[in-house]
Amino acid sequence: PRLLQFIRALPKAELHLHIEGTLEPELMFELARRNGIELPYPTVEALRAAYRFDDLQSFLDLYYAGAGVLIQEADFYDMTMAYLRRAQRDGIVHAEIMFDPQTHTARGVPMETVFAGIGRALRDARDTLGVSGYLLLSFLRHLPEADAFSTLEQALPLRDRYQDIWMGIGLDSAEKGNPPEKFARVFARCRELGFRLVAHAGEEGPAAYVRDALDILRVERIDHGVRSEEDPDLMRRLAQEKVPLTVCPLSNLRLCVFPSLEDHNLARMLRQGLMVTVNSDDPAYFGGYLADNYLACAESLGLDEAELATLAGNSIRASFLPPEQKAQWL
Ligand code: ES4
Ligand code: ZN
Repeated sequence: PRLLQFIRALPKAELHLHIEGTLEPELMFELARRNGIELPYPTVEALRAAYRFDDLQSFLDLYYAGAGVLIQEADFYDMTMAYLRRAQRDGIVHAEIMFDPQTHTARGVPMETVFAGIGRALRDARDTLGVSGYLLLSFLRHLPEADAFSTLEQALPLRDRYQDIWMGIGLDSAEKGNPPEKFARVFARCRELGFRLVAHAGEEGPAAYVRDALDILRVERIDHGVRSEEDPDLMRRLAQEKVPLTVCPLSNLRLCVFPSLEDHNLARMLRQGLMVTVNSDDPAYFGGYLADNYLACAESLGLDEAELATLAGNSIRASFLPPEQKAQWL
């Protein structure tokens, strides 16, 4: 497949990836056995067969249950290292990885364990694979803002130890009914602390959530943002201000945000001059890693090689890498 080779050869950054969403069924079963946990599916095949989703919530239910096999530092390390090896194969030179500490601390897993496992994998990958990585700590928006504040408080003592990788803060989970303003105070605090800020918006929620993520949370990038198209004024602003959108085509397809990939608005937004990037979101659940997402879009939306190169370049430009490291890949 010539086009797949072309895509893999483009230096790319992955900017929208949930590390818990990279846990493949095979590794999930291995970790379950290692930790003496019984999974509600008899086999890898039966588990994979359950990956048919109607919407975001039906996915999140399985995703949080799957994360329950992550107990020890080595579990977080193995999951992260498996993703980074896979990322290298796809030509990813830099990954900005979200994680959901609340999913783990709520089960009694210490914050230190989560940071230590993911952090050690990021450092090993930098040294042995030549893939750089940053961490974005994401708050779960279905929980109260007070829980986000206490999560931040638990993580801050680790900031010095992970200064080279913990760059920012994100906001994920169930969007509808959990608007950006619910997290205005904790995001203001994170901004004072010097973190880079991102938030999911306009995936299932309305265009107004994209605007409010920019104006109230003051995020630098929007995760998804595909429903921005419903508001022409917002679209003009996104183009004007070059706000990066981290779009996840195969995720949108699997979660029924679009009925088919041919109906996806990625190419339309790109051709309108928006700062669009392609990402994999939760690749173990959505049937494709980063190069698969690029390839599926090329085939379904008729993206040519120049457009694929623009998308790859956008991913580097929209990353939180320092300018001199971006220049190395542009
Ligand atoms: C997510 Cl696709 C998506 N949307 C919102 N929150 C998430 N967490 C993991 N994947
Ligand atoms: Zn996401």
